[in-house]
Amino acid sequence: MKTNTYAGIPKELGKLENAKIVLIPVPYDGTSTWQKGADKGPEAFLNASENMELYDIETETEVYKQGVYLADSVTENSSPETMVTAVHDITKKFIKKNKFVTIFGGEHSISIGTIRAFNECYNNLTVLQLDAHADLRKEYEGSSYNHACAVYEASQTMNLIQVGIRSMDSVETTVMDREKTYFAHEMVNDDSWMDTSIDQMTENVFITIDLDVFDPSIMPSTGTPEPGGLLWYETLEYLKQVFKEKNVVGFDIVELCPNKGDKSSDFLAAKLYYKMLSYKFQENEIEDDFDNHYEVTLKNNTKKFNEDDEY
Ligand SMILES: [Mn+2]
Repeated sequence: MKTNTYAGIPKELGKLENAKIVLIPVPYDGTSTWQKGADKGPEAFLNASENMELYDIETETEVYKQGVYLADSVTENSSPETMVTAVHDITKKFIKKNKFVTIFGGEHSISIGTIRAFNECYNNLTVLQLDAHADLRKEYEGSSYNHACAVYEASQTMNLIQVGIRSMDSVETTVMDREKTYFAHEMVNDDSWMDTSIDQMTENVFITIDLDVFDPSIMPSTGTPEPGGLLWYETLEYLKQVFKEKNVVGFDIVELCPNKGDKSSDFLAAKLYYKMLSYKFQENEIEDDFDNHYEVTLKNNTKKFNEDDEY
């Protein structure tokens, strides 16, 4: 199925051995409750990426020169649980190859696998979730691998920070850490949430972005659009700050549910992904020789695995 490189970059820069960045598409839509279509998300995202300028004006960089390997899509979907295991295994495999690993969904249940993999590889992990929904149910419709349960495990075993939340069930209030939850209706009146939430993060941060965190006026193509979401520049300002102050170890972007009449959402997703890479690698100089080794800024031995370990 895979014929092209990510964003049409030169083949050399798309080879695993030349790439610091790995992109794993997960076209999974097994548990979504209302609008189906998140399985078409990666394809729409990749199409939009191919039509995007690769020079980032703000950072004055061309981050694709760090090399981006487009991995085979994870297509395991015989059950939510086996899908999560497959996502976990492949994510962990690439982390252990010292790549900066990114994942594009698919619905939010895929993040159960990505978050678990990063948590097994990095000490004291913070999970920063940008989402309209709390996703804190322990179980939903008979499964703990439902999109409504995406960050329950993170809430129990990691430092979870939730931003942009504006829809949840009362049962989730019993799981939620109110101090680390930033509701959209509060954020709109007080921008101190940016600094306060960053102060609550540990050094190592994994970011999971559910695209429904954005306002439907700029991101209509998502499974469950909710009014009152984040806008483009405030989101970028926040993410830029997180990348600057913390060691972002990887990220996933989920819930793009493409709509024939709306191409702008696909482009928003493509640009968001590229912006995040640009912020991550902003300080890295590109060397003449390909340097495939992505080095995390290690502070206090934050990686749990040996560099030479084979997974
Ligand atoms: Mn979600």
